[in-house]
Amino acid sequence: MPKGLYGITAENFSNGKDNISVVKEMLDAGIKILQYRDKYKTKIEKFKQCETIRKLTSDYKCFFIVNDDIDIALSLKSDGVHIGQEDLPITKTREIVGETITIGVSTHSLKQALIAVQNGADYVGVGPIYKTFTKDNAVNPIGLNYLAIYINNIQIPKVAIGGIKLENLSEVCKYKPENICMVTEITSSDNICLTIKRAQEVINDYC
Ligand code: TZP
Ligand code: MG
Repeated sequence: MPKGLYGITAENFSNGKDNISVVKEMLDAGIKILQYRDKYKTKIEKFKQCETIRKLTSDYKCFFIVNDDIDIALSLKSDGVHIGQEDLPITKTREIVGETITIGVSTHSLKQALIAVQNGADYVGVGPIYKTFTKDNAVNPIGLNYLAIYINNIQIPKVAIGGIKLENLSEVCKYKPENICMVTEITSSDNICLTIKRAQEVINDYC
């Protein structure tokens, strides 16, 4: 997976736009990692959107990750699949998707992250760093000090996520996680292209 800015779809926070049009704007702006995440659609609705996004991300040479749906990831040959603490175990996920698909795992503590590493995850999500209203039932923020603990103890790539905005991006960058994810700061922006370009400038300054 490339380093840098990591985008995620969030149709409910996209100013009335659908995931596809937001994805097109994100790709035009130069995003290189994109996760499809939708907790409200049916399987077939998600599959159809992912089918379109798979084609688009291939054209734009963007790393494409599917959240939750291992079957959609496999059938569309996505680059990655992202699972949480309440999804199938990582080892079972690996048996299903094989070695070539990247497995990312959401974690909220060092213990969870160490277990994810032990079980063969390719990267871990770290968060929420700050308070977020994007995820239903999000756990309390872990904070920047805890991000530092991850940085010192986890050797695989770490994706910092949760409440990250342009205004606090540089303080997250100081810890040099391999990837930084901003969800609604991008999807609900009036100017997605400008938001992504500004974020990439800040991230590039620290890498
Ligand atoms: N996982 C941990 S926090 C989060 C997810 C999917 C949502 C982050 O969204 P935002 O809008 O960047 O706070
Ligand atoms: Mg999940």
